[in-house]
Amino acid sequence: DLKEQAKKKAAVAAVDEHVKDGMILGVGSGSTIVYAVERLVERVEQEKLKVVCIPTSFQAHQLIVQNKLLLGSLDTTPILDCAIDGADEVDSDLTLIKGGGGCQTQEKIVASCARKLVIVADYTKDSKTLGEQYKKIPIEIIPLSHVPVSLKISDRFGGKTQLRMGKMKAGPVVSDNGNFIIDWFFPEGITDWKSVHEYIKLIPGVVETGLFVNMAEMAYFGLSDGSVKTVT
Ligand code: DER
Repeated sequence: DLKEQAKKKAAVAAVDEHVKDGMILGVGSGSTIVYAVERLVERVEQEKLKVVCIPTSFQAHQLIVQNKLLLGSLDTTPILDCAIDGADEVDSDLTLIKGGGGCQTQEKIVASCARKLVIVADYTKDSKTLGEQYKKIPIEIIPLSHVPVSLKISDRFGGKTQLRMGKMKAGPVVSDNGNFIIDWFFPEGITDWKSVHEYIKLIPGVVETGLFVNMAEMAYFGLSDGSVKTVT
């Protein structure tokens, strides 16, 4: 369908432009990144590339291992040439909402170790301002703190919070790091995402927010007409 084709086009364009022989590559999480890994496997095989892949989740780890790509870690390669990842929404400043898949904590760590973060997404993620298409910001928190953290966020900024509950598992979703995730349905009119992120990040119990501010170098959007738009 259109959206899947758009995701694939963005992913292929990003891999073709940014993956080079000998590089250390951060591999993101979600569904769009699967197309990027498929294209990476093609290129590694066709061009005999040596690319060490650093995972950002159990899902990414499985993708790397199942596709017989070279698996690395931040222990051995703490500086990456590039990280390719998805996003839930991207604004005109390349501020991202991530964490739709609950993986934002390791994604942000890996992205922070990469010389450049390249985002791959379909047209439903391409917004002028955050909130146009994606209505919540995932926040990973230490389980015992989920009620007080939720109260502090809604007291300070408004909106409403929801503890993310499992679908195929009874009780709350547990992240790859053993934590809970709060989804904050934020109010309209917020513009200074940097200070919102910094405030929330400092609330005791917060592990990481899904706000990626001033981190992405560029974004590839697959459009509904089959073309790819890049934003830097
Ligand atoms: O959870 C995440 O951060 C994912 O990268 C998400 O933001 C994008 O997932 P998608 O490619 O399946 O839309």
